[in-house]
Amino acid sequence: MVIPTFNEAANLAWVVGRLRRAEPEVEVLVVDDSSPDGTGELADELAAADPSVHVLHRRSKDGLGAAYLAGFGWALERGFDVIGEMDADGSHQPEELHRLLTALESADLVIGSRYVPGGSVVNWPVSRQLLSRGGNLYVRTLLGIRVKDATAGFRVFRRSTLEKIDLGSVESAGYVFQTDLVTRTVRSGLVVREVPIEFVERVRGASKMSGAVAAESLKLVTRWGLRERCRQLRSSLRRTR
Ligand SMILES: Nc1nc2c(ncn2[C@@H]2O[C@H](COP(=O)(O)OP(=O)(O)O)[C@@H](O)[C@H]2O)c(=O)[nH]1
Ligand SMILES: [Mg+2]
Repeated sequence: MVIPTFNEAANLAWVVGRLRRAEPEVEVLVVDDSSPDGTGELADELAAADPSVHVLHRRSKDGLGAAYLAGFGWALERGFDVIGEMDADGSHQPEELHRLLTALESADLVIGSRYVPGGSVVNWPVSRQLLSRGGNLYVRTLLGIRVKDATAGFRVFRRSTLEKIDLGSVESAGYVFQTDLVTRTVRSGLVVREVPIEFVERVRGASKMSGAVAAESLKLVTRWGLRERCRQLRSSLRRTR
């Protein structure tokens, strides 16, 4: 499981400990972007005490997408067959990971989903719920993918999926990376399954969601949607000629 961190000193040991207890077979990679609050040093301490915990230190905070690309590269190089993602703040519960892993037996990507029956969100303000619901509606409408929670960050991929979706051409720097990857997976003809999860808003530390992150999402989803519509239009024009 790849866990990206920026200023998660209050959460990291708690989440990694829960993950190690819930899934002792799973290796953990913390990808820290030189957090000023000492998260990187804390991660090093966890790694020194447990050979199943690893750390990737990045020089600067270039966004969630960039951190995940670095983490996936690390895991692919080392031959892992299943590579996953989860937040460091406790929103994604390690105790639910086994359900994602089981579903991966008949899928290429499994998403822990807030918006399928049985899924839920605990303690999000209405503004954040609207942003997430609205974002997902926009994604479904513009990109035409049927996934209910395309922006979710609790996921497991088969290695073969990450090899097929051309990670080298991914440009999304921020949270829109999540939408980018699920869209690539669907368009590659691979099977995406959603399993319900309970998403719990963080109780410690601050969210890194920002106006710039939301703006990048809006810009790129709009661009991909228009590009896809143009492609469909061109191919239907060719057919009618
Ligand atoms: N390495 C890295 N991690 C990040 C960055 N932005 C967010 N994160 C991590 O991504 C996860 C989700 O971020 P969070 O702030 O909880 O976003 P929210 O749940 O959407 O409010 C957390 O573990 C963050 O520490 C970043 O730029 N770099
Ligand atoms: Mg969070």
